[in-house]
Amino acid sequence: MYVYSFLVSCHQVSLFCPVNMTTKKNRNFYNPSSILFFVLTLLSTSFLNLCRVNPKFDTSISVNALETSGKLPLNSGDSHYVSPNGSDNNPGTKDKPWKTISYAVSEKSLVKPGQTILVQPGTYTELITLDKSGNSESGNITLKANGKVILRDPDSVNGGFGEGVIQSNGRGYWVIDGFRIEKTSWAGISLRNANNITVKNNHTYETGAPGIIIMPGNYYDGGDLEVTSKDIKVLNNTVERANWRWQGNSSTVGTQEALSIWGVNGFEVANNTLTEGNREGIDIKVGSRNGSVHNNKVTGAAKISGTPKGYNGGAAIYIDGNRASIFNIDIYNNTVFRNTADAIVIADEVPNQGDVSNIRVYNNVIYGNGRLGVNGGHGILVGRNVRNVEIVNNTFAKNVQAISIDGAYYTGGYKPHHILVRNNIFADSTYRNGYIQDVKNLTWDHNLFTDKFASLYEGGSGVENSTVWNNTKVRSIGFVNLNGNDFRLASGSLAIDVGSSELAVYAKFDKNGVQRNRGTGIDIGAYEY
Ligand SMILES: [Ca+2]
Ligand SMILES: [Ca+2]
Ligand SMILES: [Ca+2]
Repeated sequence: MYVYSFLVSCHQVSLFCPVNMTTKKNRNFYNPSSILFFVLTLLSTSFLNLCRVNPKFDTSISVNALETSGKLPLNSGDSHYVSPNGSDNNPGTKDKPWKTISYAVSEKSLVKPGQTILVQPGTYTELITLDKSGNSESGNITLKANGKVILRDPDSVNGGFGEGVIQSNGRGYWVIDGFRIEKTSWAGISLRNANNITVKNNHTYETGAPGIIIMPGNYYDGGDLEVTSKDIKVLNNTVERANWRWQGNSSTVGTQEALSIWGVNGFEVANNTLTEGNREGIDIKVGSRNGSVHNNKVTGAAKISGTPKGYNGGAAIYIDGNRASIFNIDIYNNTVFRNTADAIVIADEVPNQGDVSNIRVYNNVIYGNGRLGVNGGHGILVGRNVRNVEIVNNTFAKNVQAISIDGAYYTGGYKPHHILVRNNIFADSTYRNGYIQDVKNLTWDHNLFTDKFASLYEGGSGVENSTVWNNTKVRSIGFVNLNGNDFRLASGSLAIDVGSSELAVYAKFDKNGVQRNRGTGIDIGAYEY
């Protein structure tokens, strides 16, 4: 079947090819200059605290005295400044800012946990390595664009696997806020072995590999040891033209995906916009767990799918078990539209190391994905070695095919099982509504599908215990505007009040936050009328 011609995706082979991997060595904390720095830091901290507790403390003399010693801020100490016309020999105040962001985030600067680095407008061409951490007691260190700040890779052609214009290894308690990052050799933001970091309001553009990636430092053998990061938030960013250096299957650059969450326990990926990536969009993989992907817009992913230099897959949102168990993930309120290949894929590329379980997919609007005759173009695809998936109250429209639950998708591991498909709209698919094979313990009920194709799904072999009841074929759903892609329900829609009321708490509200019990019953699809 042509739709499965993309089964051998290059995703797996290209995932992990550490080229020019550099392992950052810890600094020697015991050399004399470090000790001197430590003492100075202690002194300055005490001094600043003294200023704070006693507002009448006369700072004039002491500040002058300290100015000669180096880089103490002259202000309250809570904010430090960087500006293109500053100097790293300055104290980092608003009037006497530092010149490089690299200096501000380095171990040498006097920035402390709980403080903010304000980066003044301008273009900065440097690799910024976060070289210190905040902590839970004093708080995060915030690195914030104080206006329009553009960051560029000093060498946009060369740079190893894992490099990011903002990068770190083993750091935590940071907020990275508001930067535009352009034309990088590898990632825009690359955080390894990270904890308690929020990446928000950034815009990455034409990055060689991911716009934003959380990943391990250097361990790629799988199992829980590869789960090296925790408590990460990626909020309200725009990732545009990621994987822009993709040159074809033999390429060693442009690897990974547009926004990659790799080996992260505890994550939230929300309110981001992804456009025009050459490869996959949001990729949750290798042991990532206990997280959510919600309210994102993903469009134009897998731009190269079906081209001579590409391959035929590339999910817009990909839950990929890979080398470690991945579980307890909510995917909701996303709008996934006009991607070149599949919209949401839940699969396991490496079935002998962990599986994929407890995934909930609800309130998503998924339309116009795939290229008929070129790729599967699934609204959602559940593959092998996956169990306990709930697909509830989503609206699928105008995809090549709305849904496949397919135990032949990747080989090895067990048949996908315990899959619930309830209260979904499957409208106006272009090749077929759905497909199932090699699955067990499926439940399909209260789904609404349009009548271009006779059945809700075509069945292959190896189907065990599929419970199918109360699904309804209709001429048309009754959307507000099908052609204009407004998939809210219009008055008189056949989806109103006919859904199953057997819903978990997570589906209590619709995509717009409306409580799902208006009228005489729960509606089918992502929106309650
Ligand atoms: Ca570079
Ligand atoms: Ca696996
Ligand atoms: Ca209702």
